[in-house]
Amino acid sequence: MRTLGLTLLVALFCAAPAHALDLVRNGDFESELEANWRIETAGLSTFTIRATPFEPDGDYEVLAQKGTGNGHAKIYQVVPIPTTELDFSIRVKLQASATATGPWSASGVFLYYEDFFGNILGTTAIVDRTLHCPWTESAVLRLIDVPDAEWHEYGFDLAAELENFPGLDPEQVKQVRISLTSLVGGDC
Ligand SMILES: [Ca+2]
Repeated sequence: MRTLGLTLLVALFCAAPAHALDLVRNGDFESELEANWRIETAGLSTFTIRATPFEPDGDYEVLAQKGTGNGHAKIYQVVPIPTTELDFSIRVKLQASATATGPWSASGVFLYYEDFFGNILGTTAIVDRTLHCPWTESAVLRLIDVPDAEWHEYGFDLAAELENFPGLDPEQVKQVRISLTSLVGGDC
């Protein structure tokens, strides 16, 4: 049995419409990962690696990978936002696989919309997930499934995205926690 979550990304968070403003620090991973990103792992076979060859260009990417066995590999950053009038875009390659009936895995980019105190008001997740992944959409969770395990660019207008959460007051959203996560569940 082999279960694998593989994630690579370049993140960019730009203010609109005037000047492009990178709110994500070290969002292109051109500096050492530890400078601006927090790394969290649980379980065996976890990797968080910054390197250039994951995508064949001259730039850096990051790999967050979780192999066989329950647990996760995650990098994340809390981004204070001055306004919800922002364009979010990300270039990412997400892969998840599980070969048996019980275990599951998922790889995703999670955007947690938080108030000033860090309480989560809503979550958007761009994901690749296997059949038995237990996540379901709700009033506070929106799932965007990727079409395949290739590099793609995803983006949306944050203010418009927040309208998908019926109970969420956009005025309360003061920060976005961006997390790149690969995880394995179900005791594989
Ligand atoms: Ca590269």
